[in-house]
Amino acid sequence: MRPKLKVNVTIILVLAAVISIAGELKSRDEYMRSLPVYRRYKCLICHKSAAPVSADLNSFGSDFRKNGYSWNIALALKDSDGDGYPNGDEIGDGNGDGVPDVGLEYSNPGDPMNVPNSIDRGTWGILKSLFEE
Ligand SMILES: [Ca+2]
Ligand SMILES: [Ca+2]
Repeated sequence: MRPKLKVNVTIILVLAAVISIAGELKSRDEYMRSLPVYRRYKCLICHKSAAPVSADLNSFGSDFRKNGYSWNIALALKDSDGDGYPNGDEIGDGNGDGVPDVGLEYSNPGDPMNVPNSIDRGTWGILKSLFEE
């Protein structure tokens, strides 16, 4: 291979790698935005690490991928991490319509050691009403 051609091939390969990485990062951001809420756990909703690589999906991340990276009632009703709480109850969108109950996740649907607060919503509503008058 002639030196000038070799340099051009190297430049093209580097550009292709940069474009590929940029596309991957953009995709991850789009995937996250298709969840009703992701403010508390961010990348850790789907990944085992806060600085994720594509291969480190947790159980919820794997189910989210299998579900075509879309949030719906089927994914909301599933208990991906096997902690006894459906994904929708952990994320805070039990009916899977994409509208969260509050602006933060109750717990992480991909971490079996992380579960919603033990006070149920009915009890919390009663407690809250006692202090609102
Ligand atoms: Ca769960
Ligand atoms: Ca959990």
